[in-house]
Amino acid sequence: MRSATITRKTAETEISVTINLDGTGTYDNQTGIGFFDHMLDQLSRHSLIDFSIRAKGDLHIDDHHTVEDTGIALGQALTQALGDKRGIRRYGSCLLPMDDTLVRCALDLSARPFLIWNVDLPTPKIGTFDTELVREFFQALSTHGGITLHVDQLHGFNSHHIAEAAFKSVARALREAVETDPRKGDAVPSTKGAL
Ligand SMILES: [Mn+2]
Repeated sequence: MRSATITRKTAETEISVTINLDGTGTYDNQTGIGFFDHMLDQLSRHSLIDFSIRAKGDLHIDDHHTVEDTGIALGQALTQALGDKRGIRRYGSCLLPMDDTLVRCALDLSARPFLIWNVDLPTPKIGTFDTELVREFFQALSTHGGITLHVDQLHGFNSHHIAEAAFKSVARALREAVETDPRKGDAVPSTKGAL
C-alpha cells in the first residue's frame, strides 16, 4: 500500500500526518485552525488521498508555524508514500472554477521543488486566517514533496473562493499525478531512470 506516516516535533509545533495515496478522499484533519482544516479537507477529498492530520502549534503567536509545518510534514509524507515513483502518471493539471474564481494548477512530481504562485488574495484575512499563509503552505508542500507546482489565478475577487479553488485545483492535479498508469507497469516515469 502506498501510505506514510510522518511525525514532526519542534519547539513551535507538534504534527502527525498519515496519508494513503490509494484512498477514497476520507479525512480527519484537526489543526486548531478552522479555515485551514476546511482547506486540508478539500485537498484530501478532491485528490482521493486519505488524510489524518493532527497539529498542535503555537497559535497564541499566530497560525504561521502551524500552517507551514503542516505543509512540510504533508510534503514529507507524500515523498515517502511515493517511494521510487514507479508506475505513476507523474504530471497532473486542473482548471478549476468556483463561482467568480478560476484557478489553474499544473504540477510535476519531479523531485525538483519549484513554486510559481500567481495568486492574488484581495483581503489580508479570511475570517481570522491570514491569507498570506496559503502561499506559505504550498511553498512548504512543494519543497518537501519535491513538486514543481504552478498555480495561476485566472479570475476571482472573493478571497475564500480563490483560496479554496487553489486547494481544489492542486488536489485534482495531484490525484492525476499520483495515480498509477496501467500502461506503465513498474517503469519509472523518466528517461533518466530515476526521479
Ligand atoms: Mn468554503
